[in-house]
Order: sequence, then structure tokens, then C-alpha cells
Amino acid sequence: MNASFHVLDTHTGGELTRVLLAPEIGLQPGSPREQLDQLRTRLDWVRVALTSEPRGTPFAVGAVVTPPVQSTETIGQSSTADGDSWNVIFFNNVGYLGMCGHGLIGVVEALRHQQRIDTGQHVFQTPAGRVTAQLEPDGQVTFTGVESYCYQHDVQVSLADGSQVTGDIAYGGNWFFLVAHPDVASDSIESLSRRCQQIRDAIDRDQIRGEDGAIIDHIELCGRLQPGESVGPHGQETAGCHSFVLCPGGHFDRSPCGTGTSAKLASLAARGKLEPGQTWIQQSVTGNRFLARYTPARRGVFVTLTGKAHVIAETRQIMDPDDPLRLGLGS
Ligand code: PYC
Repeated sequence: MNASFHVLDTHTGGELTRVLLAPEIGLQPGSPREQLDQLRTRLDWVRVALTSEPRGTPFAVGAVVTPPVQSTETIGQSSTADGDSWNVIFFNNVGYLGMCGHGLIGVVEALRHQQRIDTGQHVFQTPAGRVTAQLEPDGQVTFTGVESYCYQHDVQVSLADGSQVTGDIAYGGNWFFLVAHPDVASDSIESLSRRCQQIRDAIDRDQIRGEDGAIIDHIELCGRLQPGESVGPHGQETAGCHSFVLCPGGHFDRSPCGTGTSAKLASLAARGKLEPGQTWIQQSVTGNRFLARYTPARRGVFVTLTGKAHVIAETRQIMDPDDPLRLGLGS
């Protein structure tokens, strides 16, 4: 176990991303899937320590980043070749994520802050696939994620209180159950969280799954934008929704959730409710917005999404061998 390693914290619309470099924790180079395997089997203590008390928080998403093989120097204007790509593995308080949109924006901002990348395009490999990100001079990040698709429409679920909900099962880098909920903007966080938890319990009870038996670990409620909120970046009337996403570990995403936005656009596209290239506003309960659009793909869509992260802390995490709680309470 490394005695100490460096962590850079960012937030995207209030959602935390803790960014660390693979070599500092002894993660060997490899494909994202090989590295995911190493993290699960040999280095899971890093995830546990950074997402539990006293050093961490269950609200954090972590990102373990491996620099491109060619160079660890600043990558300039246009590093679009896959040889220059960064590997990123995302984790949370209960496990590992295929992709994470707010986290990817946080990683780009962290690498910019450390002067490891410059403005321009950069390529990231994640366990879910290849993602390209464009860093603008004002810090805005626009990325195109993995292919997103709607797997099943109008799936009926009976909740424990006897009520019924109908939702779409869609993939956006993670698996989502998407339910219309007109009052997202006015309901309390407690009530939205309870609703999502009831849906998740019912899905688990009925073993409703994504493709190939994939667990649907994110629940997304989508409601109406409020008057005045549907004004797009150029002052034009723009389609969109207020969304609330319950994450696998039980906390809600403070950001509009990048993979959740991608799943939403896949669902809208499959229903013919949004045109390719049309701008979509996805707004979280913190008021933070992602602007998204899609291009059609073989099976579903490629979603391109813009957001911004900020660096909030830089720490050296110390693993004192004499500290019985160095790996977190309960470990
Ligand atoms: O932004 O994709 C996302 C995400 C997933 C879980 C938390 N945020």
C-alpha cells in the first residue's frame, strides 16, 4: 500500500469528483477493463478509503486516471489519436461505474489545472468505451460519450405502495430506468429520493434488467422545466427537462448526470421526440445545466454534452500504518 498519494477534488454542478493518478496508487498500465480488474481485486481499498469517513464521503465519485503512454508532458492542441488517450476508471461508494459524465468533466478540469492538458480535443478510454472531450479556453468541456440506446420502452412496474410507474430502460454508459415525474422541480429531495428508492426496490424485486442481465443501478425522474428555464444559450426557446437521478449508493446526483442525460436523449430519439442536432437542456435540482444534442448511431445515438467543473481542493492522502481507520470506518 502506498503511504501517500495526491488527490484533486473538483465539482460539476455540486457533484464531487476525486481525481487521482494511477501510478501513484500502484495501478499498472493496461486496458480500462484490465485496470478495472486490478482495482477490484488488489486496490479496492483506495475506493473504500476515498468514499468513506473519516477521509472521504459517500457522495464522491472517484476517477483513477492513467496518462497516455507516449508522454506525461502537456498534451497540446489536438491529441485525438488513440495512442494519446487517457484511461479513466470511475468509482463510487458501492463499486465501479462504466462511465461518468460529470466525472469526465471533472477529470478534464483537474488535468487542465495541473497543466497536463491544454485546450483542444482529448481522448479518454473508459470501461464503457471511448469518449472524446473538447476543452474550451473558458473551461467549458464538451464531450461525446459512448453509444447510448433505449433498450425497452414503457416497462410497467408495481411499487410496494400499490401504485404503478411506467419507464424506459436505457443505456448511456450506465443503466437507467427513466420515469416521467412532472413535479421534479417542486418536490422535496426527500420525496424524490423516496420515489426513486421505491422504484429501485420494485425493479430489484421483479428482477427487471438491462441487456444481458445488466443491473439497472440508476433511477432517473424527468419533469418539466419551469417558465423561463427553457431559454437556451443563444436566447432561443429550447427543449429540456428537470431531472433527478438516484445513484447506486443511494445519494442523488447534484449534477444533471452525464450518462443519465445520454440515456434520456437515447430514449427521446427512439421515440422520435427530439431531432438530431437539436439542443436539449438537462437541469439538476441544484440548478446546474448540461446542454446536450445527439447524432444517430448504428444502434442508438452518440450524445454530445457540455458542462463545466471547478477545482476545489488539492490534498495528499496519508495512509498511516498506525491508524486503524486509515481505510475508513467499517472497513
Ligand atoms: O454524470 O454520468 C454521470 C454520473 C453518474 C453517476 C453520478 N454522475
